[in-house]
Amino acid sequence: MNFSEERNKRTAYIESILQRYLPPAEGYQKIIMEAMEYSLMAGGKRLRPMLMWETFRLFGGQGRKIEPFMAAIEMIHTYSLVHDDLPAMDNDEYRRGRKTTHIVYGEDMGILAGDALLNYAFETACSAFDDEETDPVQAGRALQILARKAGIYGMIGGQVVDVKESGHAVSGETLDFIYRLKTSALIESSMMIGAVLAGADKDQVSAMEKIGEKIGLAFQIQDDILDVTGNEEDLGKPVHSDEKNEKTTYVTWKGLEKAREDVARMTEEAVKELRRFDAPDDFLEQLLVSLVGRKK
Ligand code: GRG
Repeated sequence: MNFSEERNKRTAYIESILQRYLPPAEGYQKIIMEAMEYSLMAGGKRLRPMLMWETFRLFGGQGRKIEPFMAAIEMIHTYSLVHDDLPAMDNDEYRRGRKTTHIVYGEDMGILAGDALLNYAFETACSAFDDEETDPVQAGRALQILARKAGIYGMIGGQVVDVKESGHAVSGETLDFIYRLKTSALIESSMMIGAVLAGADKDQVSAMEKIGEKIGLAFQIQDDILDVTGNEEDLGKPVHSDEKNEKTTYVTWKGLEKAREDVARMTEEAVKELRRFDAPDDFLEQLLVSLVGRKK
């Protein structure tokens, strides 16, 4: 398999889904649809819907019933980036290689575009109930996972502690809490929802949650590493933003070398867990491994 060719194909497939689920830009509120499209279609790795799709395939899922959830997870992820870039949070002007949403549309529309993407994500996921192919119990379970992992016991909870603990040193335990919620939770939910909609059982869904947690931690530590060692051109966003925001990160806590070792170790552990399942091909494994040395 040519991994990068396969990855490009999947990225194009995901972008076609996003485009299809975006609301048409019309009506008096047209500007909000434009701001939603601006942020959602700005590129990005599309990692979360890709993980969802691959986990769906891992458990023998077929057909298109997963698509509204793939769109929904990327909308939620994008809203979190739009809000994270706002002046009240990280106050960043560039993301995914272009001006941030609030710079282009103003702070008011930046806030509303984030809100709109979050709400529209749930409207989109709920459209699964209109699809005759989808088991409504599975769709309900998937929605429950999405809501929980994006909320105060997931991504928002992690962001709250991250914001409150900026500007001073934090313990390793607090950092671990932030990373598990802020970053791992959405990745866990991607894999869990893929499994649920493919008809996986409880133990299988919980195995995906554990793999997602490890991948999320490795992904966040790599993000910390890139903030120190990466460049703006590759990343499409400013570097040294953790230093600017006086954040304790895994790199400031453990040092660069240990951080690199731990990204590789956590990824290896996740891949080992994954090998217990009979994958249709090795794309998912290669995807996880590719995240270790990623430059963006
Ligand atoms: C504002 C509620 C709220 C939450 C914000 C996700 C987040 C919490 C903030 C974004 C900044 C950040 C460093 C988040 C950690 C997760 C992470 C590394 C996000 C970047 O994800 P990528 O690299 O982005 O997948 P692309 O652009 O490729 O989609």
